Amino acid sequence: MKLIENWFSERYSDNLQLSFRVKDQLLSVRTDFQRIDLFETFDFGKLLTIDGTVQLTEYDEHIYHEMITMLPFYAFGIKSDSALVIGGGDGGTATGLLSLGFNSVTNVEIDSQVVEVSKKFFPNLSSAFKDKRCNLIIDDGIKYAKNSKNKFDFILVDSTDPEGPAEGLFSVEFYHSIHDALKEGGVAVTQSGSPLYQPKAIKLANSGMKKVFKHVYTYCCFIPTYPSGFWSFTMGSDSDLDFQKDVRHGKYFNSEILHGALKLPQFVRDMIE
Ligand code: AG3
Repeated sequence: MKLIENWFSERYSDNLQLSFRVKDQLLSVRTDFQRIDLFETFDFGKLLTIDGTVQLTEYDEHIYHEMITMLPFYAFGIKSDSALVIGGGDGGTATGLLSLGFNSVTNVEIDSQVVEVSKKFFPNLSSAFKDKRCNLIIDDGIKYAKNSKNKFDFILVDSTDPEGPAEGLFSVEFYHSIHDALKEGGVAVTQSGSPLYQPKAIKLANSGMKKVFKHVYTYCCFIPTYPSGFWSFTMGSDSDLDFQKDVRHGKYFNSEILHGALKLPQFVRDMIE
């Protein structure tokens, strides 16, 4: 008997896709905001997708979560007092912040179902949501940032691609809101997409943040399950870089990546200058 092969593919264009052979589909839900699917893959562990785009796999989520939390933390010497995560409903970013020693993490996620799926299927990744130091708020992050009376040392925008609901998270208006929600010298970071396949994300993040912050830096890393595997983040602050010497390493991040990730290929520099 010939076994049936099942595959999940993320379509990048009419001519390009990334496919994972899957053992099983564990879940598929349509929420008020989006469609969430979960697969058990052969090579990458569990795979979570939103509207058909890969959000995380068990195999490589650590790269994204270390790079969004640890790099800005050690590049600016951010005070580990209070952080705000916008998006990030899987909890990976909040959990990373707690392990860096943050005393308080506010996580504003628009879709409660992402949180529920993550609690059930990714208990370690989402462990922050069971921690007293983490305050989970189910709300629109754009509205929350605009109206927030609290001020934070570190704001992290852990969003999906700049299409549909997440588009507003790449707007100048939103960057003004997060700037105003930072304490003096605080730092904001956003995921800014694949420089190769998503020039829109990195350009919007750079041009928008430069209108609002004195210092803006893009940095890159490898995330094999995201479009092109080559990924970027963009961070802004009114203080300048203050590289820390005493740096804890992760599985991907270390003191060399802290400096090296900020060194950009020429085509990326051309895109953001
Ligand atoms: N959020 C960024 C995912 C963007 C991926 N884009 C894509 N596959 N087209 C990651 C969520 C992890 N907390």
